[in-house]
Amino acid sequence: MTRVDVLSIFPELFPGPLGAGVVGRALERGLLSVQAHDLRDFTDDRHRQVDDTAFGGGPGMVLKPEPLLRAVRQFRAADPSARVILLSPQGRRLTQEVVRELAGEAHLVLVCGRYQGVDERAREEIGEELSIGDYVLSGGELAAMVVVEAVARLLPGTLGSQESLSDETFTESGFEPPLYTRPAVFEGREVPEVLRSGHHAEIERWRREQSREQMRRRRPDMVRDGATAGGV
Ligand code: 4HQ
Repeated sequence: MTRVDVLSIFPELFPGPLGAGVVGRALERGLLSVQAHDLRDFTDDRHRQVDDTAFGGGPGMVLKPEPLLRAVRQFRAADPSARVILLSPQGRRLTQEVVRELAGEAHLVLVCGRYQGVDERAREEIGEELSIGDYVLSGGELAAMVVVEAVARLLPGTLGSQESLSDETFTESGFEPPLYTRPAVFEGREVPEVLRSGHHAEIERWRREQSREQMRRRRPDMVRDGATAGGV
């Protein structure tokens, strides 16, 4: 993934937290571009209206299909290979496996809903939905940022890409082994001897065991005999 277009009624939220740290550096270095577009720019009425009441009644507003699909069609016409994804709690769950898959795409278009949701016809035409977890946000923008943050650190030239190239199965799944820095003794608590031994093969083995043990204890669902779900 080198290019991300985001469609939102709050484009000013971007880059936001994506401007800092690893992703911020990737943006600065041009390894990645994130461009937020204002959904209102795709309206054609004087009031730039993006939402309307729901047929059948009920509380809240619904994002109208016309501006949303005008934008999506324009992105697809400009790049037929662009992968267009709506952020939605009904979507496929974002896992590290999905993150790796998305990192292999050249161009993502992330569509952020607001209000009660998106008109069903627009939703169908977009075709793909992704959820960052089983909870309800008030807009898709933070979800889109989570997707970009997770994907960007796998891009060639970033730290995460180095990690995923090595066979550090557990660290790549987020289960870091215990980490220590100086001092060697902190308030009477020592750094494990093996880490100070200089014996690299043993250190590797210890880290692997620790990570796997943490995972087994905390997330047994992620441990499959000899492999890890969402790991390498
Ligand atoms: N949304 N993962 C946007 C989410 C969500 C999620 C609810 C999407 C509100 C307007 N998005 N609508 N969980 O909660 O991606």
